[in-house]
Amino acid sequence: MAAGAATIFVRRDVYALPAGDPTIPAYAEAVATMQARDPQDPTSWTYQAALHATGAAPAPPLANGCRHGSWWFIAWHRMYLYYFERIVRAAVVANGGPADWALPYWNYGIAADAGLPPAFRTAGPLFVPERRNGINAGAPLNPLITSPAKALADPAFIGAAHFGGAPEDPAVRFSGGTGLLEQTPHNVVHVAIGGWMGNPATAALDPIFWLHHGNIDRVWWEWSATNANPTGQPAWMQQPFPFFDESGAQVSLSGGDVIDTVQQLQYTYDQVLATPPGPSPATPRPASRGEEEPVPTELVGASAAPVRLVGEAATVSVAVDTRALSEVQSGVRALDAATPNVELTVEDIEGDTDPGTIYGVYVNLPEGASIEEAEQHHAGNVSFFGLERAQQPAGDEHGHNLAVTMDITSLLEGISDGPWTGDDLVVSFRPLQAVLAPDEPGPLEMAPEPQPPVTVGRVSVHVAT
Ligand SMILES: [Cu+2]
Repeated sequence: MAAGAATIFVRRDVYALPAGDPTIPAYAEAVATMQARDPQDPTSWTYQAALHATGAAPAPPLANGCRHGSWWFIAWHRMYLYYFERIVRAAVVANGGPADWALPYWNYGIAADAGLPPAFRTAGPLFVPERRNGINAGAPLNPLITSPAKALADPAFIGAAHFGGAPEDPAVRFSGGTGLLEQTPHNVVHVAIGGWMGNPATAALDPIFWLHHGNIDRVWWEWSATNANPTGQPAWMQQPFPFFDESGAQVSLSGGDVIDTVQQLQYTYDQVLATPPGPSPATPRPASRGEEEPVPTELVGASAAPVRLVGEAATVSVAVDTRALSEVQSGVRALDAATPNVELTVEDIEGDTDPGTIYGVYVNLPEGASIEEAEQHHAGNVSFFGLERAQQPAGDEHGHNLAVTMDITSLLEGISDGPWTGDDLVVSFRPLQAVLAPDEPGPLEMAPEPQPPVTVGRVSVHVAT
Protein backbone atom coordinates (compact mmCIF):
# COMPACT_ATOMS: atom_id res chain seq x y z
CA MET A 1 0.00 0.00 0.00
CA ALA A 2 1.35 3.40 -0.94
CA ALA A 3 1.14 6.13 1.67
CA GLY A 4 -0.81 9.12 0.49
CA ALA A 5 -3.41 11.61 1.59
CA ALA A 6 -6.07 8.89 1.94
CA THR A 7 -3.93 6.37 3.81
CA ILE A 8 -5.38 5.11 7.07
CA PHE A 9 -2.46 3.70 9.04
CA VAL A 10 -3.19 0.48 10.91
CA ARG A 11 -1.63 -0.09 14.32
CA ARG A 12 -1.21 -3.83 14.75
CA ASP A 13 -0.86 -6.30 17.61
CA VAL A 14 2.87 -6.97 17.95
CA TYR A 15 2.16 -10.65 18.71
CA ALA A 16 0.04 -11.04 15.56
CA LEU A 17 2.67 -9.79 13.11
CA PRO A 18 3.48 -12.55 10.60
CA ALA A 19 7.01 -13.96 10.27
CA GLY A 20 9.13 -11.66 8.13
CA ASP A 21 6.92 -8.62 8.79
CA PRO A 22 9.06 -5.46 8.61
CA THR A 23 7.26 -3.49 11.37
CA ILE A 24 9.54 -4.39 14.28
CA PRO A 25 12.88 -4.47 12.38
CA ALA A 26 12.00 -1.06 10.90
CA TYR A 27 11.14 0.25 14.37
CA ALA A 28 14.47 -1.02 15.78
CA GLU A 29 16.39 0.67 12.98
CA ALA A 30 14.46 3.92 13.43
CA VAL A 31 15.12 3.84 17.20
CA ALA A 32 18.85 3.60 16.44
CA THR A 33 18.53 6.44 13.92
CA MET A 34 16.78 8.66 16.45
CA GLN A 35 19.21 7.73 19.23
CA ALA A 36 22.08 8.89 16.97
CA ARG A 37 20.53 12.34 16.48
CA ASP A 38 21.70 15.42 18.40
CA PRO A 39 19.78 15.49 21.72
CA GLN A 40 18.90 19.13 20.92
CA ASP A 41 17.00 17.92 17.83
CA PRO A 42 13.29 17.62 18.82
CA THR A 43 13.02 14.46 16.69
CA SER A 44 15.86 12.72 18.56
CA TRP A 45 15.16 9.80 20.88
CA THR A 46 16.38 11.73 23.92
CA TYR A 47 14.29 14.80 23.17
CA GLN A 48 11.15 12.79 22.43
CA ALA A 49 11.48 11.06 25.80
CA ALA A 50 12.09 14.42 27.49
CA LEU A 51 8.78 15.76 26.13
CA HIS A 52 7.19 13.24 28.51
CA ALA A 53 9.54 13.98 31.40
CA THR A 54 13.25 14.30 32.09
CA GLY A 55 15.64 14.71 34.99
CA ALA A 56 17.89 16.91 32.82
CA ALA A 57 18.47 20.47 33.97
CA PRO A 58 17.96 22.80 32.30
CA ALA A 59 15.24 20.97 30.43
CA PRO A 60 14.79 21.81 26.72
CA PRO A 61 11.70 23.67 25.41
CA LEU A 62 8.37 21.77 25.87
CA ALA A 63 10.05 19.12 28.07
CA ASN A 64 8.19 17.66 31.07
CA GLY A 65 4.87 18.05 29.28
CA CYS A 66 3.26 14.75 30.29
CA ARG A 67 -0.14 14.79 31.93
CA HIS A 68 -1.04 12.17 34.51
CA GLY A 69 -3.46 11.95 37.41
CA SER A 70 -6.33 13.70 35.65
CA TRP A 71 -8.68 13.59 32.65
CA TRP A 72 -5.86 15.04 30.49
CA PHE A 73 -3.94 11.77 30.67
CA ILE A 74 -5.70 9.89 27.88
CA ALA A 75 -5.80 12.71 25.35
CA TRP A 76 -2.27 14.01 26.03
CA HIS A 77 -0.74 10.58 25.45
CA ARG A 78 -2.74 10.08 22.22
CA MET A 79 -1.27 13.34 20.90
CA TYR A 80 2.20 12.36 22.06
CA LEU A 81 2.02 8.97 20.30
CA TYR A 82 0.60 10.51 17.15
CA TYR A 83 3.56 12.85 16.61
CA PHE A 84 6.08 10.25 17.75
CA GLU A 85 4.65 7.80 15.22
CA ARG A 86 5.02 10.38 12.45
CA ILE A 87 8.64 11.01 13.47
CA VAL A 88 9.40 7.27 13.51
CA ARG A 89 7.62 6.76 10.16
CA ALA A 90 9.74 9.49 8.56
CA ALA A 91 12.87 7.77 9.88
CA VAL A 92 11.60 4.37 8.65
CA VAL A 93 11.00 5.78 5.17
CA ALA A 94 14.41 7.50 5.13
CA ASN A 95 15.93 4.13 6.07
CA GLY A 96 14.16 2.50 3.08
CA GLY A 97 11.37 0.89 5.14
CA PRO A 98 7.61 0.71 4.49
CA ALA A 99 5.81 4.02 3.89
CA ASP A 100 2.73 2.76 5.74
CA TRP A 101 4.64 1.95 8.92
CA ALA A 102 2.46 2.35 12.02
CA LEU A 103 3.21 1.90 15.70
CA PRO A 104 2.41 -1.65 16.89
CA TYR A 105 0.85 -2.25 20.31
CA TRP A 106 1.47 -4.82 23.05
CA ASN A 107 -1.80 -6.37 24.27
CA TYR A 108 -0.51 -7.95 27.50
CA GLY A 109 -4.15 -8.49 28.54
CA ILE A 110 -4.10 -11.66 26.39
CA ALA A 111 -2.59 -14.32 28.67
CA ALA A 112 -0.49 -15.92 25.92
CA ASP A 113 0.98 -12.50 25.03
CA ALA A 114 1.71 -11.28 28.57
CA GLY A 115 5.48 -11.72 28.24
CA LEU A 116 7.61 -8.87 26.88
CA PRO A 117 7.66 -9.30 23.06
CA PRO A 118 10.81 -11.28 22.09
CA ALA A 119 12.37 -8.52 19.95
CA PHE A 120 12.57 -6.34 23.08
CA ARG A 121 14.49 -8.97 25.04
CA THR A 122 17.24 -9.63 22.50
CA ALA A 123 20.39 -7.53 22.04
CA GLY A 124 19.83 -4.44 19.92
CA PRO A 125 18.19 -1.00 20.05
CA LEU A 126 14.99 -2.40 21.62
CA PHE A 127 16.72 -4.04 24.59
CA VAL A 128 16.97 -2.21 27.92
CA PRO A 129 18.91 -4.07 30.65
CA GLU A 130 17.46 -1.92 33.47
CA ARG A 131 14.04 -3.61 33.31
CA ARG A 132 12.92 -6.01 36.05
CA ASN A 133 14.75 -9.33 35.55
CA GLY A 134 11.63 -11.42 35.04
CA ILE A 135 10.48 -9.05 32.31
CA ASN A 136 13.65 -9.42 30.28
CA ALA A 137 13.45 -13.18 30.87
CA GLY A 138 10.04 -13.17 29.16
CA ALA A 139 8.00 -14.06 32.27
CA PRO A 140 4.32 -13.12 31.85
CA LEU A 141 2.91 -10.06 33.60
CA ASN A 142 0.54 -10.90 36.45
CA PRO A 143 -3.02 -11.05 35.00
CA LEU A 144 -4.27 -9.18 38.09
CA ILE A 145 -2.61 -6.04 36.69
CA THR A 146 -2.98 -6.34 32.90
CA SER A 147 -6.72 -6.40 32.37
CA PRO A 148 -8.52 -3.23 31.23
CA ALA A 149 -11.88 -4.92 32.01
CA LYS A 150 -12.81 -2.67 34.96
CA ALA A 151 -12.07 0.45 32.92
CA LEU A 152 -13.85 -0.83 29.81
CA ALA A 153 -16.95 -1.72 31.85
CA ASP A 154 -17.42 1.86 33.03
CA PRO A 155 -19.63 3.90 30.67
CA ALA A 156 -18.70 7.23 32.26
CA PHE A 157 -15.58 9.16 31.25
CA ILE A 158 -15.46 11.90 33.86
CA GLY A 159 -14.43 11.17 37.43
CA ALA A 160 -11.56 9.76 39.44
CA ALA A 161 -13.40 6.43 39.72
CA HIS A 162 -14.39 6.47 36.04
CA PHE A 163 -12.79 5.64 32.73
CA GLY A 164 -11.03 8.89 31.84
CA GLY A 165 -10.28 10.63 35.13
CA ALA A 166 -11.36 13.82 36.86
CA PRO A 167 -10.94 17.46 35.80
CA GLU A 168 -7.83 19.04 37.29
CA ASP A 169 -5.72 22.11 36.65
CA PRO A 170 -4.02 21.36 33.30
CA ALA A 171 -0.66 22.39 34.79
CA VAL A 172 -0.74 19.90 37.67
CA ARG A 173 0.73 16.41 37.24
CA PHE A 174 -0.08 13.27 39.22
CA SER A 175 -2.98 14.80 41.07
CA GLY A 176 -5.82 12.74 42.49
CA GLY A 177 -7.93 12.60 39.35
CA THR A 178 -6.40 9.40 37.96
CA GLY A 179 -9.06 7.52 36.02
CA LEU A 180 -9.55 3.77 35.84
CA LEU A 181 -7.59 3.20 32.60
CA GLU A 182 -4.67 5.17 33.98
CA GLN A 183 -4.69 3.10 37.19
CA THR A 184 -4.93 -0.32 35.57
CA PRO A 185 -3.35 -1.35 33.34
CA HIS A 186 -1.40 1.88 32.66
CA ASN A 187 0.34 2.72 35.93
CA VAL A 188 0.80 -0.79 37.21
CA VAL A 189 2.29 -2.09 33.94
CA HIS A 190 4.82 0.78 34.01
CA VAL A 191 5.88 -0.29 37.51
CA ALA A 192 5.83 -3.99 36.64
CA ILE A 193 8.24 -3.50 33.71
CA GLY A 194 10.45 -1.43 35.97
CA GLY A 195 13.81 0.14 35.19
CA TRP A 196 13.34 3.24 33.04
CA MET A 197 9.64 2.43 32.66
CA GLY A 198 9.15 2.68 36.41
CA ASN A 199 9.80 6.43 36.53
CA PRO A 200 8.10 9.05 34.32
CA ALA A 201 11.40 10.92 33.97
CA THR A 202 12.96 8.01 32.06
CA ALA A 203 9.95 5.94 30.93
CA ALA A 204 9.81 6.99 27.29
CA LEU A 205 13.50 6.13 26.78
CA ASP A 206 12.49 2.46 26.81
CA PRO A 207 11.25 1.47 23.31
CA ILE A 208 8.50 -0.67 24.91
CA PHE A 209 6.95 2.53 26.38
CA TRP A 210 5.43 3.28 22.97
CA LEU A 211 3.88 -0.19 22.54
CA HIS A 212 2.49 -0.03 26.09
CA HIS A 213 0.91 3.33 25.33
CA GLY A 214 -0.29 2.01 21.97
CA ASN A 215 -2.25 -0.55 23.96
CA ILE A 216 -3.63 2.08 26.35
CA ASP A 217 -4.68 4.18 23.36
CA ARG A 218 -6.25 1.11 21.74
CA VAL A 219 -8.36 0.54 24.87
CA TRP A 220 -9.62 4.15 24.67
CA TRP A 221 -10.41 3.59 20.97
CA GLU A 222 -12.34 0.43 21.88
CA TRP A 223 -14.18 2.16 24.75
CA SER A 224 -15.09 5.09 22.45
CA ALA A 225 -16.94 2.79 20.06
CA THR A 226 -19.78 2.41 22.57
CA ASN A 227 -19.32 5.24 25.08
CA ALA A 228 -19.34 9.03 24.98
CA ASN A 229 -16.22 11.15 25.30
CA PRO A 230 -16.48 14.49 27.19
CA THR A 231 -17.32 16.49 24.08
CA GLY A 232 -19.63 18.73 26.10
CA GLN A 233 -16.75 19.98 28.25
CA PRO A 234 -15.11 23.03 26.62
CA ALA A 235 -12.08 22.84 28.95
CA TRP A 236 -11.30 19.26 27.91
CA MET A 237 -12.09 19.93 24.26
CA GLN A 238 -10.11 23.14 23.85
CA GLN A 239 -7.05 23.03 26.10
CA PRO A 240 -4.09 22.98 23.66
CA PHE A 241 -0.92 20.94 24.24
CA PRO A 242 2.30 21.60 22.26
CA PHE A 243 4.45 18.97 20.48
CA PHE A 244 6.94 18.76 17.62
CA ASP A 245 6.20 17.14 14.27
CA GLU A 246 8.59 15.13 12.06
CA SER A 247 10.14 18.29 10.62
CA GLY A 248 10.93 19.57 14.13
CA ALA A 249 8.27 22.29 13.85
CA GLN A 250 6.17 23.12 16.89
CA VAL A 251 2.54 22.05 16.58
CA SER A 252 -0.38 21.68 18.96
CA LEU A 253 -3.51 19.63 19.50
CA SER A 254 -6.41 19.73 21.95
CA GLY A 255 -8.84 17.06 23.18
CA GLY A 256 -11.36 17.95 20.51
CA ASP A 257 -8.76 17.18 17.82
CA VAL A 258 -8.11 13.59 18.90
CA ILE A 259 -11.48 11.93 19.49
CA ASP A 260 -11.92 10.14 16.16
CA THR A 261 -8.64 8.46 15.23
CA VAL A 262 -9.65 7.72 11.63
CA GLN A 263 -11.20 11.07 10.70
CA GLN A 264 -8.84 13.29 12.65
CA LEU A 265 -5.55 11.41 12.90
CA GLN A 266 -5.61 8.91 10.00
CA TYR A 267 -5.07 5.75 12.01
CA THR A 268 -7.00 2.80 13.36
CA TYR A 269 -6.33 -0.53 15.08
CA ASP A 270 -6.30 -4.04 13.60
CA GLN A 271 -8.83 -5.32 16.13
CA VAL A 272 -12.39 -6.25 15.16
CA LEU A 273 -14.85 -4.60 17.51
CA ALA A 274 -18.20 -6.08 18.50
CA THR A 275 -19.65 -2.62 17.92
CA PRO A 276 -17.72 -0.74 15.24
CA PRO A 277 -16.98 2.92 15.90
CA GLY A 278 -19.34 5.31 14.20
CA PRO A 279 -21.30 8.51 14.68
CA SER A 280 -24.44 6.68 15.86
CA PRO A 281 -23.97 3.58 18.05
CA ALA A 282 -26.38 0.77 17.13
CA THR A 283 -28.12 0.97 20.51
CA PRO A 284 -28.40 4.53 21.80
CA ARG A 285 -27.72 4.51 25.50
CA PRO A 286 -28.98 7.07 28.03
CA ALA A 287 -26.27 9.36 29.37
CA SER A 288 -24.80 7.97 32.57
CA ARG A 289 -23.58 9.73 35.66
CA GLY A 290 -20.14 11.25 35.20
CA GLU A 291 -20.45 11.25 31.46
CA GLU A 292 -21.73 14.76 30.91
CA GLU A 293 -20.67 16.53 34.08
CA PRO A 294 -18.42 15.81 37.06
CA VAL A 295 -20.49 14.22 39.84
CA PRO A 296 -20.17 15.76 43.34
CA THR A 297 -19.34 13.36 46.18
CA GLU A 298 -19.93 13.34 49.92
CA LEU A 299 -17.56 11.91 52.52
CA VAL A 300 -19.18 9.14 54.58
CA GLY A 301 -16.17 7.51 56.21
CA ALA A 302 -12.42 7.52 56.68
CA SER A 303 -9.64 5.57 58.35
CA ALA A 304 -8.38 6.90 61.67
CA ALA A 305 -4.65 6.31 61.24
CA PRO A 306 -2.14 6.17 58.37
CA VAL A 307 -1.05 2.82 56.87
CA ARG A 308 2.63 2.13 56.27
CA LEU A 309 3.36 -0.06 53.24
CA VAL A 310 6.70 -1.86 53.22
CA GLY A 311 6.06 -4.73 50.83
CA GLU A 312 3.90 -6.86 53.10
CA ALA A 313 0.12 -7.20 53.44
CA ALA A 314 -1.45 -4.42 55.49
CA THR A 315 -5.02 -3.65 56.51
CA VAL A 316 -6.90 -0.63 57.74
CA SER A 317 -10.41 -0.24 59.09
CA VAL A 318 -12.62 2.48 57.64
CA ALA A 319 -15.41 3.62 59.95
CA VAL A 320 -18.43 4.55 57.85
CA ASP A 321 -21.10 6.96 59.07
CA THR A 322 -24.13 4.81 58.29
CA ARG A 323 -26.54 7.63 59.03
CA ALA A 324 -24.87 9.92 56.50
CA LEU A 325 -24.77 7.09 54.01
CA SER A 326 -28.45 6.23 54.33
CA GLU A 327 -29.43 9.90 54.18
CA VAL A 328 -27.56 10.21 50.93
CA GLN A 329 -29.07 7.00 49.64
CA SER A 330 -32.65 7.89 50.54
CA GLY A 331 -32.19 11.42 49.18
CA VAL A 332 -31.05 10.03 45.88
CA ARG A 333 -33.85 7.46 45.79
CA ALA A 334 -36.44 10.16 46.55
CA LEU A 335 -35.32 11.93 43.40
CA ASP A 336 -35.77 8.62 41.62
CA ALA A 337 -32.16 8.42 40.50
CA ALA A 338 -29.93 5.38 40.51
CA THR A 339 -28.34 4.09 43.70
CA PRO A 340 -25.38 6.38 44.44
CA ASN A 341 -21.93 5.13 43.55
CA VAL A 342 -19.69 4.32 46.48
CA GLU A 343 -16.07 5.33 45.95
CA LEU A 344 -12.98 4.28 47.87
CA THR A 345 -10.07 6.73 47.89
CA VAL A 346 -6.52 5.80 48.86
CA GLU A 347 -5.11 9.23 49.50
CA ASP A 348 -2.26 11.27 50.86
CA ILE A 349 0.21 8.69 49.49
CA GLU A 350 3.68 9.81 50.52
CA GLY A 351 7.21 8.46 50.19
CA ASP A 352 10.70 9.44 49.04
CA THR A 353 11.14 6.68 46.48
CA ASP A 354 8.79 4.48 44.51
CA PRO A 355 9.58 1.00 45.88
CA GLY A 356 8.30 -0.59 42.66
CA THR A 357 5.69 -2.61 44.55
CA ILE A 358 2.13 -2.97 43.26
CA TYR A 359 -0.67 -3.53 45.77
CA GLY A 360 -4.04 -5.06 45.13
CA VAL A 361 -6.68 -3.21 47.15
CA TYR A 362 -9.29 -5.53 48.66
CA VAL A 363 -12.46 -4.80 50.64
CA ASN A 364 -13.56 -7.14 53.47
CA LEU A 365 -11.22 -9.86 52.20
CA PRO A 366 -11.76 -13.09 54.17
CA GLU A 367 -8.74 -14.67 55.86
CA GLY A 368 -7.08 -17.22 53.57
CA ALA A 369 -9.26 -16.39 50.54
CA SER A 370 -8.36 -18.20 47.31
CA ILE A 371 -7.37 -16.15 44.25
CA GLU A 372 -10.89 -16.64 42.85
CA GLU A 373 -12.58 -15.60 46.12
CA ALA A 374 -10.21 -12.67 46.49
CA GLU A 375 -11.22 -11.38 43.05
CA GLN A 376 -14.76 -10.79 44.40
CA HIS A 377 -13.23 -8.36 46.89
CA HIS A 378 -10.69 -6.74 44.54
CA ALA A 379 -11.40 -3.01 44.21
CA GLY A 380 -8.37 -2.18 42.08
CA ASN A 381 -4.61 -1.72 42.19
CA VAL A 382 -2.36 0.93 43.62
CA SER A 383 1.15 1.66 42.45
CA PHE A 384 3.35 4.65 42.98
CA PHE A 385 4.25 5.64 39.41
CA GLY A 386 5.09 9.35 39.51
CA LEU A 387 5.61 9.50 43.28
CA GLU A 388 8.95 11.30 42.92
CA ARG A 389 7.62 13.70 40.30
CA ALA A 390 4.57 14.54 42.42
CA GLN A 391 6.62 15.24 45.54
CA GLN A 392 9.47 17.07 43.81
CA PRO A 393 7.99 18.75 40.74
CA ALA A 394 10.17 20.26 38.02
CA GLY A 395 9.59 23.79 39.30
CA ASP A 396 6.24 24.12 37.51
CA GLU A 397 3.90 23.30 40.41
CA HIS A 398 3.81 22.60 44.14
CA GLY A 399 4.77 19.24 45.58
CA HIS A 400 1.85 17.06 46.54
CA ASN A 401 0.91 13.52 47.50
CA LEU A 402 -0.70 10.89 45.26
CA ALA A 403 -4.28 9.66 45.49
CA VAL A 404 -6.25 6.94 43.73
CA THR A 405 -10.04 6.49 43.69
CA MET A 406 -11.94 3.29 42.87
CA ASP A 407 -15.64 2.56 42.40
CA ILE A 408 -16.67 -0.15 44.89
CA THR A 409 -20.45 -0.03 44.37
CA SER A 410 -20.89 -3.38 42.65
CA LEU A 411 -18.27 -4.96 44.87
CA LEU A 412 -20.25 -3.98 47.98
CA GLU A 413 -23.44 -5.30 46.42
CA GLY A 414 -21.76 -8.59 45.66
CA ILE A 415 -20.24 -9.33 49.06
CA SER A 416 -21.89 -10.34 52.34
CA ASP A 417 -25.03 -11.81 50.71
CA GLY A 418 -26.67 -8.74 49.31
CA PRO A 419 -26.38 -4.99 49.36
CA TRP A 420 -23.85 -3.57 51.73
CA THR A 421 -25.55 -2.31 54.89
CA GLY A 422 -22.98 0.32 55.72
CA ASP A 423 -20.87 -1.48 58.32
CA ASP A 424 -17.25 -0.50 58.72
CA LEU A 425 -15.06 -1.65 55.88
CA VAL A 426 -11.76 -3.47 56.20
CA VAL A 427 -9.44 -2.43 53.40
CA SER A 428 -6.46 -4.69 52.67
CA PHE A 429 -3.35 -3.93 50.67
CA ARG A 430 -1.81 -7.10 49.25
CA PRO A 431 1.50 -6.92 47.40
CA LEU A 432 1.17 -8.41 43.92
CA GLN A 433 3.80 -10.23 41.92
CA ALA A 434 4.76 -8.09 38.90
CA VAL A 435 5.49 -11.15 36.79
CA LEU A 436 4.62 -14.80 37.25
CA ALA A 437 8.02 -16.39 37.62
CA PRO A 438 7.93 -20.18 38.06
CA ASP A 439 10.14 -20.15 41.18
CA GLU A 440 8.25 -17.42 43.03
CA PRO A 441 5.00 -17.34 45.05
CA GLY A 442 1.52 -16.99 43.51
CA PRO A 443 0.04 -13.85 41.94
CA LEU A 444 -1.31 -12.42 45.20
CA GLU A 445 1.84 -12.28 47.27
CA MET A 446 5.40 -11.41 46.55
CA ALA A 447 8.45 -12.34 48.56
CA PRO A 448 8.91 -9.58 51.15
CA GLU A 449 12.20 -7.77 50.95
CA PRO A 450 13.37 -4.56 52.63
CA GLN A 451 12.07 -1.59 50.71
CA PRO A 452 11.56 2.16 51.12
CA PRO A 453 8.28 2.75 52.98
CA VAL A 454 5.27 4.43 51.45
CA THR A 455 2.60 5.88 53.71
CA VAL A 456 -1.08 6.08 52.90
CA GLY A 457 -2.33 8.98 55.00
CA ARG A 458 -6.00 8.10 54.72
CA VAL A 459 -8.45 5.70 53.14
CA SER A 460 -11.84 7.32 52.69
CA VAL A 461 -15.28 6.39 51.40
CA HIS A 462 -17.35 8.84 49.41
CA VAL A 463 -20.79 8.58 47.92
CA ALA A 464 -21.42 10.21 44.57
CA THR A 465 -24.55 12.24 45.13
CU1 LIG B 1 2.74 5.87 30.57
